[in-house]
Amino acid sequence: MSLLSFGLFLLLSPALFLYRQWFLLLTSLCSSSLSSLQTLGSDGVRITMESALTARDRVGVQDFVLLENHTSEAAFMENLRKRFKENLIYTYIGSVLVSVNPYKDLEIYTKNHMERYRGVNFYEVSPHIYAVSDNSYRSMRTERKDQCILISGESGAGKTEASKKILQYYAVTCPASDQVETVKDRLLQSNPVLEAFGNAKTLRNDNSSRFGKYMDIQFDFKGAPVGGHILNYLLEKSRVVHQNHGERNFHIFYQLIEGAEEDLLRRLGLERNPQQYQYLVKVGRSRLSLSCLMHPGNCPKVSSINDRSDWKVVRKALSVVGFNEDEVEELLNIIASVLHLGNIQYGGEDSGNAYITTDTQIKYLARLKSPLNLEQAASARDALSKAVYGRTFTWLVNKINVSLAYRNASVIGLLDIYGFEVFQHNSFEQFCINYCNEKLQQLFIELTLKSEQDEYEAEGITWEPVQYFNNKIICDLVEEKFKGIISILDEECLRPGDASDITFLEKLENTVGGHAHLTTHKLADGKTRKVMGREEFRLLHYAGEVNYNVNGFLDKNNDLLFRNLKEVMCMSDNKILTQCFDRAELKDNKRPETAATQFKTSLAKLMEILMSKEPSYVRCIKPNDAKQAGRFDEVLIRHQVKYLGLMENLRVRRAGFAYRRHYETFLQRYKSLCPETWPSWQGKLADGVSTLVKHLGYKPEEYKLGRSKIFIRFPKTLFATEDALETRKHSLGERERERVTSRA
Ligand code: AOV
Ligand code: MG
Repeated sequence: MSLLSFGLFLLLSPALFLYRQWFLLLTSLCSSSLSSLQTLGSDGVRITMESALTARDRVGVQDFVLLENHTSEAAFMENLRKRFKENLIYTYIGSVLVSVNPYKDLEIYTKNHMERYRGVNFYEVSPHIYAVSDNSYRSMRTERKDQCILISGESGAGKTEASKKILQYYAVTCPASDQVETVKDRLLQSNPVLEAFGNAKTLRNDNSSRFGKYMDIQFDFKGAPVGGHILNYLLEKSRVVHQNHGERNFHIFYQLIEGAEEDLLRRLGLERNPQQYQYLVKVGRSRLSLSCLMHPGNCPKVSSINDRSDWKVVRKALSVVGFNEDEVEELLNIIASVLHLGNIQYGGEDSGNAYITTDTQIKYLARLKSPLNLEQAASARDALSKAVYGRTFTWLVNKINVSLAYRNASVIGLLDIYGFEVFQHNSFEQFCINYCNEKLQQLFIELTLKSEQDEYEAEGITWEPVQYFNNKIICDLVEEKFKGIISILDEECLRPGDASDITFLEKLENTVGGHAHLTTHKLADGKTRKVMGREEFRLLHYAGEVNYNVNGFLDKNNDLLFRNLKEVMCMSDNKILTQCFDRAELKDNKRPETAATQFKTSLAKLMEILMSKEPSYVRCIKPNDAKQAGRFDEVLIRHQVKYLGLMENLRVRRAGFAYRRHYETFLQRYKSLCPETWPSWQGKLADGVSTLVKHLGYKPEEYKLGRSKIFIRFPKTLFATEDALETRKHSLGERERERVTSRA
């Protein structure tokens, strides 16, 4: 239903804007990707194209541009399906890598594979995440321009796996020395640490990133990785205190309980049983049904996860990353304290104030002076748990950053955020996560357009724009000053008196109620009213509709912690905690920025960082919702192909000029096909190319000559020329053929 309506929306939306030639986003990648596209120079390229053509029936084409019917979504899907069935999970649209999660281990990430992609031009080998990695690396080296690789796709599509593959590729293929080996190890080992503390099982993904991550990998002048730096974005810390049914808390809690040695557990006062801990068995309020109450265990055990062996990996990784024994103990103490905190139970006094009934070691809660009722006391406790966990996570990232000793050199940035997600119950966290994805999609569109414009302008080429959907309208709806959703939310958070989640919703209705991308129960027509709750607003995202329940929005956005709890944290013996809770904060009486505004600001900064670099794109697709290998769910995939704008991608590439080559490269390769340019052309390169293509019978609509490059509109033109070259080689003698090849 929502898929259909979104498709319909795509077709009918008045907000369809002009879409420009996609192809030249490749140019924004880097010079070497350009040259790889432009050269078509080596035999490898030709072989790739030939094999793509001959093996097409079975394995499809490795670049969607080569599809005969490029405007047909059915043909696109068929190609994707064919390749998926053959375990060919990667396909290009030009230089954009489309990746379909295989949900099984494929033998395509060995050291041999890495070697195969090292220093080889983009199109000379089959599509691979390593090709993208290598391409960025070589551009950084030759151009001296910082790169970034943007990985997008919905939850469970394979972003984090892709980012790990890229990191591994650099660790294995880049030059090394002893010092570099340490950095490589730390870069690699930062992953299990951050995943333990920042990932969790959700209904969408057993290892779902619950924070956004941007990592700079830093290279010295020899191209060796010498450092790194991580920026983390808005951890979903509400998960610490509750999870939806079928989901888990952050991995580290289970790893510690399942994996820690008896001694350690005793010191931490923990039992080896997740069921003992409220925070690990508590079911989210939203889904609190009778069946959940009767079966309180959320899902401590997950078949795809081995907490015990993961514990070993994490424990070792912590050492590699630079934690000493004391620090590890303090860190784990904090994790254990959070579990203990969660187990604190309150009773109600006659006065209505809460008192602690649990016989607990944790004294600090006892010091809570303000009289609170039961609900307030529980929520103060939870706020403390969230603050402690959230700040410890940030501390952890900083600690890793120190150990990666970041200096200013050439960098390749890897962006791996939390993917777009829709659950039955969506809250403030989903709102932030989906907004983040909205921004990334926006960047994709902007960078693409910008680079295309630059290239065409530089070359003096006129071209036909193609239509596409610009999601800027949704970004604005969320983040615009004064009348965006975040502003309205902040306003309610700051308003004294009767402000509540519901007044926020009402304000939304009054302020942005007429917006094409926002609906509420009140505003909805009779048809949609049925599926919308009274406490919900619905956003029509680029990737589909999501209903957000406003319950908790104000609290989560305020993200306040009682002052006396902060004071107690400052006094802690735990060195990590005293770093997390700085005394200076107590003196500062200024109201901290709200969570959403902080997030908005950090995303704006991130966009600036990304804009300053040469981007490459990996578009991840999730094949089914069952996390199953080999299952290709047409409806689900078609939906992603739509919202990622892949068809438009392809159309622009094909509607414009599918290939471009520097004059020199073009002439060099094909000069033997024309008596006037063979064996060499003495005049201006542009004239040589012009003479050559006229001799080859190119029609005027098939190509354009820019300032330094020839632009060829259709792949078939180039194929014909390639065929001509092949025929000529065959018609020559063996020796002659070799001569031509070596010159070409
Ligand atoms: P995500 O990062 O895109 O989701 P992941 O990268 O965590 O998704 O992938 C989800 C799961 O799919 C992994 O745990 C693997 O089991 C499997 N998988 C993904 N890519 C591959 C691959 N190339 N080969 C084999 N298995 C793979 V989220 O973090 O939820 O947005 O917030
Ligand atoms: Mg992830």
